[in-house]
Amino acid sequence: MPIDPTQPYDPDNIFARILRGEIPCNKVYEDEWSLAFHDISPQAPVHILVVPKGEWVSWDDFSAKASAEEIAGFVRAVGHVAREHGLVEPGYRMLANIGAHGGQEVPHLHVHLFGGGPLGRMIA
Ligand code: DGP
Repeated sequence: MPIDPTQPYDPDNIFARILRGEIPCNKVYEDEWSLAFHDISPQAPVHILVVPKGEWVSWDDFSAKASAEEIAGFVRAVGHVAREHGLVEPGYRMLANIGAHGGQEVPHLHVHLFGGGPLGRMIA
């Protein structure tokens, strides 16, 4: 079910629970600002989720309200994970589903990294 973007942050969403260590994940990277782990239902040979550690529902509140340090830390983590998994050459896809029309299901901001093979074409 896509999220209702008018709802406040739910501290018991699945990624919040993963961040607190209450639910296991297949972690590939962690730093002060971010955690990255394999998607439970991979849609590509490599499918990694990168989440900021702060309580952000989506890109909208994150980009408007997070500190410059937190935004930079998260963006750098996404790039780092892509490089570390050999995605940069020959390329990969980075995607964030945002809100109801974007099909976002987990109400904690996350970026999908897809790669490891040709991905075909999506919208745009
Ligand atoms: P979306 O909100 O639609 O951008 O996608 C959420 C993604 O999160 C989806 O690809 C499946 C993944 N996911 C959901 N629950 C879990 C979980 O418990 N562990 C992991 N590793 N991934 C999950």
